[in-house]
Amino acid sequence: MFKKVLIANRGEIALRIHRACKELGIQTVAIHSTADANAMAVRLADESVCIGPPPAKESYLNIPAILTAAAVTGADAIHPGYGFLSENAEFARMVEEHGFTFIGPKPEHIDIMGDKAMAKDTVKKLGLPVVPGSDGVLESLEHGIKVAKEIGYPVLTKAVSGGGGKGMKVIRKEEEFEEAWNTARREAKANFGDDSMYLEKYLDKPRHIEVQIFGDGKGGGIHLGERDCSIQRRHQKVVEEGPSPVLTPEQREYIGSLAAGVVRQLGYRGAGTFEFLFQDNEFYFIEMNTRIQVEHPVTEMITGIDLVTEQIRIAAGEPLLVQKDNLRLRGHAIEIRINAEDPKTFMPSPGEITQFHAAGGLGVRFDSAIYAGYRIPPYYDSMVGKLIVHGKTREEALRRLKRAIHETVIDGVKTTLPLHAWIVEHPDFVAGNYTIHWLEKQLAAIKAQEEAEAGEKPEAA
Ligand code: MV4
Repeated sequence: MFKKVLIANRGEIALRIHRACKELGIQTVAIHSTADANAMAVRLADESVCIGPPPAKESYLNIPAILTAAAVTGADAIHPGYGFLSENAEFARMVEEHGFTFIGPKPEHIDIMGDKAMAKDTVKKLGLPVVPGSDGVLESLEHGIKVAKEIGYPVLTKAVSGGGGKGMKVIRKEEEFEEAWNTARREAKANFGDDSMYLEKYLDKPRHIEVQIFGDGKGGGIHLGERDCSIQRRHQKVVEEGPSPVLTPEQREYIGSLAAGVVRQLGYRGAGTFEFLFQDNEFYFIEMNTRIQVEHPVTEMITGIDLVTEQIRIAAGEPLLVQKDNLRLRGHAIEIRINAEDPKTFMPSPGEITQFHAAGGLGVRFDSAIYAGYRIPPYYDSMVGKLIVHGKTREEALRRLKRAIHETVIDGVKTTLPLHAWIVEHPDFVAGNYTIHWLEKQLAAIKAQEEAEAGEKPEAA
């Protein structure tokens, strides 16, 4: 096992990794930008190194600075967390070339899954259902029009280097194709420096269901059930739950064992997630994430397995602790992501947290790195914490979530807690009746309603 791990991240995940290390008897090194000198992970880590100024490019994405920090502190391994360098194959290679262990997948697998067309082709050959579409990259506009005719409108353009919906354009008929195609390519070029595109049948009302997997890198692999992450806004997840309220045990086992099969055939190492769209009782693979995810606690609550500890153990060459015969999915878990944002406009609300109280009690977990007196810096994403609840049933988890939301106190900044309090009371959410479009449709309806009311009484303050 490692003696010292460098945590190449910030915020709640840096603290989460620190906690896993401590429980394994591992020393920790926190790296931080000048804006994060007072971060909780920096305070708790055994050592810390300031690696640069606030902009991520000069600190959390600064590979030479991070490798230097690992060298001077004598770390054995580097955990990248999520975001930042976590899915950068070049970083993973450089970590290994400099004699450290990368706590994550093999660089070749990060590369494959980073190319969305190659990822799709790879998992399709290994047995996963995929969305009907072009076989790989489109050669030209004419090729695109031909493929669209074959699969049938509506179709969706996707960027090979895509992410966050950039380069995605829904095309509903052939006359729209050329203009949408050009816009999509320009967007992809501007965002990723790569305008290679592929095409898929557009699914109009899917859920986002993702399967958590682990591989030992030697042909062993297992799935840990799914998370339903359909409640999202602008490609940012807002609520995640597991198991999905709409899957049968048979559907879970069907997609889970196919995903685990891909892991074993690839010789995949570490934690990963297969993302699917789920519509009309069919699964369609869209992407694979080769990192630990924000919503991993949902799976931890229903499996009782510490996923970050497992990542570290696998990276150290130890066998998978979790095996199919010792894995039981128990009860139901729901996570809400609390952002320091205005709950109506979603404008970031950085600043000092004056009062803080985390909800507690049976089946309640609050993963966060904030404390009273902490100043949320304006440079990074606005997630300040995750409230996760577990119950024997979805109903129990939901009751627990409602009471835990009302126990939570985060003062001094605006947070999205009022939005969460509203979502968990909504009959559609209570019924589990939602798709990836649900939240944005609700927010648009509320906005329209408010504008109509404002129009009726223009003199009101
Ligand atoms: C789709 C889709 C509908 N049909 N693919 C969004 C980002 C990328 N991860 C894949 N995405 C989608 N792919 C087909 N063929 C709809 C989306 C999509 C979406 C997917 C998951 C979660 C939220 C989403 C929000 C809008 C669109």
